[in-house]
Amino acid sequence: MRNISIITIFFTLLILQGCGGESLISSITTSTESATSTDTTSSTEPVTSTETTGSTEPVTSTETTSTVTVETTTRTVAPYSDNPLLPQQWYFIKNDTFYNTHNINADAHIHPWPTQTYTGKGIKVVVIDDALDTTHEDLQGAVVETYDLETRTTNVRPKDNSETHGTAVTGLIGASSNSIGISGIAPGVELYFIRLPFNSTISDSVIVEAFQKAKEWGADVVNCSWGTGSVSDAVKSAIIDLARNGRNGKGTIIVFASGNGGIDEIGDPIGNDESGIDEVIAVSATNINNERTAYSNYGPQLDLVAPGGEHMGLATLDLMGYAGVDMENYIEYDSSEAFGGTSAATPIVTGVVALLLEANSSLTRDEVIQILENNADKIDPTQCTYDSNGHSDYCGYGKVNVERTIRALIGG
Ligand SMILES: [Ca+2]
Ligand SMILES: [Ca+2]
Ligand SMILES: [Ca+2]
Repeated sequence: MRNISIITIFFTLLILQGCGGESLISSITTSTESATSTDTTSSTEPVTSTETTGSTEPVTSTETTSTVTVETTTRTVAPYSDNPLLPQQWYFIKNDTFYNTHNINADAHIHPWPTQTYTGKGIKVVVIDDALDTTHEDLQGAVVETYDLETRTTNVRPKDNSETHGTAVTGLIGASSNSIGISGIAPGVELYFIRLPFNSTISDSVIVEAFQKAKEWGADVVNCSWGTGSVSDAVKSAIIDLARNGRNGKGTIIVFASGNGGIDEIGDPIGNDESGIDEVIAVSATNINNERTAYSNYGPQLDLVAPGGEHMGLATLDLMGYAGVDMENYIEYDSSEAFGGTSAATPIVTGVVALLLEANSSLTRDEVIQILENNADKIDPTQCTYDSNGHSDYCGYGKVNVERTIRALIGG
């Protein structure tokens, strides 16, 4: 019986749109499933970007600053427009100037709630990933608890410069809304982080522990922007236990990236990835044209799609300073190392789930998934044919739509 896994993280390096408008993915990571293999086969190479000079201006907002108090931290949620990089957060809020400059489909974003009523306040989001730069300026006061399953300490900071993925993922969910950087989709959430050493083979028992830890912390939502492509029975049981029995029996919502192979390999009969487990939400990615991305995995188990980038990355956090993939503290949309993939689409859905749970914390896991799927946009009819249940193997039940979903939840 197999007892080690190789975790693959699902981000892509993107070649950015050049003068000719031509763009493509330079490299993708694909799942590896060999139990005896000792190294991952993700080959990624840096690409040079064509510098674009988008003139952008902040969207105006009349929201006033509100203070969110959580157990051990205080998060101040400033107007989203205070965040200087908000205009380039095309996946979140439509900035007319940025959209026009870059010819972005008007519906490429997630249709945010028109005010800042819901920020994920009081919702516990657990991110399981490679590392988190807890010193990041845009995460101050946001992180409640951390645990490193390799060193058995609370220090989840990167062990080397390659561990940038978890910081980028976490930023998309819950970066602070303030006068610096970006705003997460849910800038009021309580962030919890579990570090798994992705650079080495990892025993299944450690992955099991990650989900047990999330349960112990009382996770409302768990973000997993990775997969092994060959989930063991033990890990599957731990995931299903958390999904069914977390949140005091209401069920923890676990969100998994489908992977970037562009193939049908999520779940049985062809694949056996964590994202193929019925109890989790499997997420694939859309681009600035509001279409499914070619690299996204697909199949009957796919639940939802969300912006993950293809021709343009998702602006998010990098390791502070010269560390990480960028000299700056952020990976901007036009960085040569722009962040994208189903790894990027997944935290968008996680953030949206946090908003929903703030709007109604009594929802069960089943109810959350149902209302998200019922109110998703049936995008990209060319690639995605929806059946009588509203499901497409290529787009799941469609693309998350925050405004319609919350409206369905609260009425009106
Ligand atoms: Ca910020
Ligand atoms: Ca599912
Ligand atoms: Ca950096």
